[in-house]
Amino acid sequence: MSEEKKSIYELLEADITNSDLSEAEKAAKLSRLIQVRSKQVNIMLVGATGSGKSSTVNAMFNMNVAKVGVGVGPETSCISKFVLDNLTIWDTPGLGDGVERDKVITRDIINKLNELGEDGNPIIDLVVVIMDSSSKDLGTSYDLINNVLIPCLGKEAHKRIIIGLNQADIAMKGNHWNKAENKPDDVLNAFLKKKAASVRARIKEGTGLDLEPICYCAGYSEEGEAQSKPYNLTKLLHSIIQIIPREKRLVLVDNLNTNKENWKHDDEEEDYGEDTEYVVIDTVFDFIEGGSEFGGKVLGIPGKLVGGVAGAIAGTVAGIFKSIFG
Ligand SMILES: Nc1nc2c(ncn2[C@@H]2O[C@H](COP(=O)(O)OP(=O)(O)O)[C@@H](O)[C@H]2O)c(=O)[nH]1
Ligand SMILES: [Mg+2]
Repeated sequence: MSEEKKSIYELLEADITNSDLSEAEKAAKLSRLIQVRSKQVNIMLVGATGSGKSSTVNAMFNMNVAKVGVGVGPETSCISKFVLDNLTIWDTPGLGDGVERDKVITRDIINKLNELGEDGNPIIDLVVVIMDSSSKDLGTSYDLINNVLIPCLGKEAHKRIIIGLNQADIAMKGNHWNKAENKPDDVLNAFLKKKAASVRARIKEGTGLDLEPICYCAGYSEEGEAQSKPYNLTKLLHSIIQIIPREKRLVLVDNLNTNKENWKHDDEEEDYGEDTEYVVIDTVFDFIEGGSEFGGKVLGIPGKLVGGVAGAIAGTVAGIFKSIFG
């Protein structure tokens, strides 16, 4: 990535400054932009060791947490912290290496989830639970979701948990993965759907909460082997961007992995890339324009209706996503 790549904030600032709005209107929009720019996003990762937490973050963001190992978390907690601009990832150790150790980890997770920021809101915006879809034993994850995470997040839990079923490629021993097209064949697809349904049912039984897990593949690279690319990573991002508080979405946009290959392989139930872009344009309109007057699918509206600064902003966001998704 080139050094002079501008952030979404800088690009939007230029759109506003170069528009033909009055000075007063420009000042109002720029001040809203500054507010949005100061937002912080905090994502907590939980899941068994080896479920693919580090791989998922590396695939999704311009961040390399795998190589860092233990990271730079506060010494009073076993949770590691990785910071990229306004995005902070809190990586928790996997459970299952001993009763005493599990107690310490669980306590640290609960403390972190209960921690409030200066604004009085919880620090953690979102918990991403990563499960290994090739594993038969997901009991530890269910316990953590049903007995720790959901009770801790309370009424907001459905707005603050995403469940990813990773390693779709090696479920069913990898026998049904279409390597050439980097996607599951029909048999594996049916298996994954069933797996997701069973995870969903297990959580619903335990907590009453209806969460739809996303089957994906973070991809991996192993020495001497061809590198495998992510599958449904755009789908996962699409859910994250929808669930994250609106005013924080731009933080994610600015830190996405710019390797286009990572975003190319998704199931075709929806155009997740296009919809992610619409969600972001809509958000930008809300916070900078001061009202989402065109609704979501602004690009579908004839150009002249989306003229002026709104058109410029929509064009800027579209350009950013083109450089990420291709
Ligand atoms: N085949 C396959 N391997 C994966 C996938 N995600 C992660 N891995 C591999 O699983 C191992 C553990 O991944 P890692 O991200 O370190 O897991 P963590 O302990 O949860 O952070 C690594 O060797 C990864 O390359 C995936 O989607 N498919
Ligand atoms: Mg890790």
